[in-house]
Amino acid sequence: MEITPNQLIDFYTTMVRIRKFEQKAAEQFAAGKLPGFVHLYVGEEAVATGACANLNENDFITSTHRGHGHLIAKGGKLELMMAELYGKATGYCRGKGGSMHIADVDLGILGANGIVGAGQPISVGAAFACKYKGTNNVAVCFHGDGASNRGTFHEALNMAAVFKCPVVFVCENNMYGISNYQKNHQTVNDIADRAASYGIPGASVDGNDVIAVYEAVNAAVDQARKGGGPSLVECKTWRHRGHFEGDPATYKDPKEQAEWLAKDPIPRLAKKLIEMKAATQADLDAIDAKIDDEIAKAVDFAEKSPWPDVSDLLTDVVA
Ligand SMILES: Cc1ncc(C[n+]2csc(CCOP(=O)(O)OP(=O)(O)O)c2C)c(N)n1
Ligand SMILES: [Mg+2]
Repeated sequence: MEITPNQLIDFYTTMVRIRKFEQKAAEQFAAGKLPGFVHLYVGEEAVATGACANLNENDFITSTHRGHGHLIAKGGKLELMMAELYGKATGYCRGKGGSMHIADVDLGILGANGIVGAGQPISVGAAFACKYKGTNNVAVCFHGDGASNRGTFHEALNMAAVFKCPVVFVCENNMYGISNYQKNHQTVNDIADRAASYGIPGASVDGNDVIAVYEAVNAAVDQARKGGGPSLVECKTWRHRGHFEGDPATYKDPKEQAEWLAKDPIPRLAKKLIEMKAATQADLDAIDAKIDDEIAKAVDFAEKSPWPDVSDLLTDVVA
């Protein structure tokens, strides 16, 4: 499979869009402008970008508490996302959901989710519907290493395998579930090995290499579209920041953190683009500037938007 230079530039652009959105969210959170919790995706951009590059608007994703990258890679609107983080009436959930509840059903984004592992069965339901309706669409389920210990993981993979549902489980192994190092919360080294229990393919890839992620998910999506059923793709990666904003992450080994920072997926792809003469540094700088402008517009939209009205307190709320 040949990846074109233009595709690589798209990958770069998406990763920078996610990175800059997250950096702005960190800044605004520290400034006291975001009332809710935020879990940032800095360092993990290659996973969402490489995976979603295989999807179209009619395909589905389920996301997590660390969802901004998934939403952006699937086409989520920066203005509506930022306004939601601000708690404004113009946000995706009219300011009532915050970071962990953003969804855009028209784009196949079935929601971020504050419940670890909750997206796993939802993705199987979406994939089952695709199969039942005879579309050739697929679902991608993003979930963490920690989430691969949940009962929902076992149930979802088993059911998807039995019914040959077109779903790809993309496990973002960022080596931690909150402060709990992966080696302390599970006995497998490669989470992809767990696929064998369900009789489905499992692959483990460098999650900081957007091309490796794209290729592994491409094979899995291709199999799913052809009726071959689900797969598990484990992407080994690293979150640069704390579990949530405000977590000083003192549990991380500074040496290991430095090693992973050196494997940052964005400079890695930039270097490759320049080496293969697909872009000059000036081209990349222009992309960065364009994204800065997009983020500034999203912040401006959020800041200028109204708060939800008190009369809306109980609308769109299920109790
Ligand atoms: C069912 C459930 N149990 C526990 C929690 C608390 N919790 C929030 S995030 C998290 C860790 C998740 O780790 P992982 O799946 O690896 O995702 P990461 O945060 O590393 O992206 C936990 C235990 C929760 N939100 N939901
Ligand atoms: Mg994790």
